[in-house]
Amino acid sequence: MYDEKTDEFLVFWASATQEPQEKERKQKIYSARTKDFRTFSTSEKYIERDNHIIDTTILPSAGCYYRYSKDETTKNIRVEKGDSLDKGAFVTLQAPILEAVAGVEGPQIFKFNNREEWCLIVDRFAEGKGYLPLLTTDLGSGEFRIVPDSDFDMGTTQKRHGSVLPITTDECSRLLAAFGDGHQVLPGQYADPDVAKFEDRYYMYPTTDGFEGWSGTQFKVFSSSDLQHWQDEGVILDLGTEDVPWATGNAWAPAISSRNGKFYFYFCGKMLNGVSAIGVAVADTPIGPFLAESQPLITMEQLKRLGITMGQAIDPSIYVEEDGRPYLLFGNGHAAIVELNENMTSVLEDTMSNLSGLHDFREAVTVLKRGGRYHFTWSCDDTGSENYHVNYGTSEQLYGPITYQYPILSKNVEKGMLGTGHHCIFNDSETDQYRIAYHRFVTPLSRFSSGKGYHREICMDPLLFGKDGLIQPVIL
Ligand code: FUB
Repeated sequence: MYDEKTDEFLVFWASATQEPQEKERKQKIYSARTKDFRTFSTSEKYIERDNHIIDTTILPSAGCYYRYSKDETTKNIRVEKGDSLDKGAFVTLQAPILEAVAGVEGPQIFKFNNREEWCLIVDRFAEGKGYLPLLTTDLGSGEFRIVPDSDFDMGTTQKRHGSVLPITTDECSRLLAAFGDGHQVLPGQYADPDVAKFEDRYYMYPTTDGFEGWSGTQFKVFSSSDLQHWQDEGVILDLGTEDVPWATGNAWAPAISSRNGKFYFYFCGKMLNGVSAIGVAVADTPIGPFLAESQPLITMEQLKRLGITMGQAIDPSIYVEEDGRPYLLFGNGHAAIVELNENMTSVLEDTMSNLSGLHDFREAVTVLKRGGRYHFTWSCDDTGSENYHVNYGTSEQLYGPITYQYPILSKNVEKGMLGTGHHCIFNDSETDQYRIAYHRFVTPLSRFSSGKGYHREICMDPLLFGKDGLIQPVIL
């Protein structure tokens, strides 16, 4: 623990010692001080009680220090407060709810980033159940609330006696870039990424994930200059508010496009009748503010009227033809394509058509043109399945038919990369380098024991074309 007053570190640990006046060994906490972790002051006894004591942790807050230690005789956690780190500075705080939790050890406490609330985690060693979280909004009160089992998830593997370092999203992004597995780029739970470069900055528009039944309502945008460090630019639309008059929730799978200095954000949402539709919102900058059109752009009712076969009207992606004409591709169960009007907020209905040849198609169809050929990619299987993957096909025409080639993105079980799909492909026109962004189940896989299909995270990898002009499968 860094001691601001003396500009040195207090190092402390538990030792069982027997002093001359003692009949047997007793657990006590000892300490030493250091400025450089090379030379240390002579160690001294820091905490001694009538009972055995081990596992002390200290939290500084508002000029005070809070000490949490395991009473090794009664097997519960005791709290003290001090106005300095000096050994004589601490007094006992009564914490009845915490003290009543027996059979625990290894306490660790941390503050939540965005609120005045702290979480104390204690290892339920006696029951062999790992950490139990307790919450408090007033460290000095000693009042804690036990979090019910149903309200927290520590993953399937038992977590015991570790430590928690609260970090911000930006810090997490920097850590991922420096020490990540080389695939994940965005911290937190997000899925269905769409990435575009506007001027000299990249922007990523994902689904906000982590909600049972994909019931999230918010869309966020992230920006980056290097595709590694992503800055959270905040919420751009919330379907849980009046932002989108026709939508009630299930904010899924957005896509972005720009035309004549305006930015067009396409997204899925459920209508009042519970049926998914695709909407569009417009902004003057890539990070908003976005203003949604009052009516959806694509509905199931409309598709039925136009004779288009489809399971759900979801998963938009935008393709702009060499002559500048914009197209919307979309669909679940069956895929379709339609030309957008110049205004980008309405479609030319008589250009709408189903796409054929997308082998095993489920959703998330995209297309790009390279070497005079159209390269179609789409997701297969269920997003909740570890086998969710991306298939690839080519065509001489934008409207198909498409010749199926092979899968280009599939799970790597050995590396714990499962459920890899719902991608976007983008390239840097200056370097002609293509990249694929996609989601996979949150790692480590043990973090969520169920609902992995709505606990997803975003990865990015290079996408290469072979000498034959075809996309090569991504090596995970
Ligand atoms: O994120 C919600 C849904 O899951 C998307 O619309 C699908 O493509 C699948 O990824």
